[in-house]
Amino acid sequence: MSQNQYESLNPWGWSPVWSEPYEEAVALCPRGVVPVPARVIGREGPVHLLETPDGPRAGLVSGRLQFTGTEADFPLVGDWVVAQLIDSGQAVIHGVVARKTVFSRSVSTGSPDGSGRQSFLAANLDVLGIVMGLDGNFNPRRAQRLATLARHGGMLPLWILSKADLADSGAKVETARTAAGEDPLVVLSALAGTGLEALDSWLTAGTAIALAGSSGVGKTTLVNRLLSSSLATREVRTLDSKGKHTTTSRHLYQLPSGALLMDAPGFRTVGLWADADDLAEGFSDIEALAALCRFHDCRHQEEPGCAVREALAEGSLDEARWEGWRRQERELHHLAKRDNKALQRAEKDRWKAIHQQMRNFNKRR
Ligand SMILES: Nc1nc2c(ncn2[C@@H]2O[C@H](COP(=O)(O)OP(=O)(O)OP(=O)(O)O)[C@@H](O)[C@H]2O)c(=O)[nH]1
Ligand SMILES: [Mg+2]
Ligand SMILES: [Zn+2]
Repeated sequence: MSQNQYESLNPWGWSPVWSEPYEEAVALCPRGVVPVPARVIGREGPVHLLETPDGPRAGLVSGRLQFTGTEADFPLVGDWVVAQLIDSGQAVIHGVVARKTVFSRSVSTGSPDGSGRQSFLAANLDVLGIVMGLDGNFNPRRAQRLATLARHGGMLPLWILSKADLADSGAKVETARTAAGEDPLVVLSALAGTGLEALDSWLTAGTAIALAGSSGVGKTTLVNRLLSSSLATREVRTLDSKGKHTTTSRHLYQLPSGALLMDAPGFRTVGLWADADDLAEGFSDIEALAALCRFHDCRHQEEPGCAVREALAEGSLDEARWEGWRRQERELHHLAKRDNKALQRAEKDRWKAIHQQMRNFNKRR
């Protein structure tokens, strides 16, 4: 097969690095299928909007994938898939190519123990643009949580402070900078068109970036600016700066620079789906301090020789940043404990089933 036969997909991010994982996914598909790679750039109900070597197509998941796959196997916006072009002008999706990154969060299962399940949002994005309004929406702790999700999924977190045209945003910008630690941060107004050039170095050809953040923070307004287009946006309630979920689906757009930008509906709760390492990476300042504590298992509460408490007392560690770390740490600790319990339960059930089978087997003999 020629290396360049899928050249028409280059503007959608196809490159030689995808050849091998694509061929691996093809190998798992049923025989008789004539496969092509395609990228999922949007989704409307069961219909996936695909970019294929033959141009855009509407894609449906094959019956086999539908019935044998788990949630993690279903195509997400951003995924490369193995598609079969059919005569009706549509396409059938037979499999998903192994992802480089995945954007997911935890959503409640509604069970009383408060457990969550991993809910998948998008795949193969390089950068997660965490959009936060410099109005009543301003909430750095929420942005820190999104940054943890980004790191867990292998994306770079980029803080985007929007609505910089509003009065009195200066103090909020400083608060956000402290909260962001070493994460990059840009300040802009999509409405006034100021500060947008700070995004240029992130919007290079081949880079895929998603915009995440609550409803009404101005994600679509920013997409429109960058695309010079007019997707639907809507006023937020002035009292609490809440939006009304104007955008209802995820969609990947091509920017003039060659970058791919994903607009998405805002979501209210940022359920953590991550582990301790993701947190440590985002709070390397606190990790470095903790390493200096006298006790290696210091909880940074009343212990003598606690470097974290010392730094807080002398003001070299910001109180709010510390609080952000502490809350996430506690939550991840619970998450890990609960997962362990769930694992133990599953293991017990598995052995119970095996023993039952053995008993039945012995009875039959
Ligand atoms: N003052 C000001 N208002 C803005 C700015 N950007 C967006 N807005 C306004 O904020 C409101 C919501 O903007 P949207 O772009 O629809 O927000 P969104 O994040 O896409 O919201 P959802 O699609 O609901 O998730 C609109 O009334 C915009 O005009 C800005 O830079 N400054
Ligand atoms: Mg929107
Ligand atoms: Zn300590």
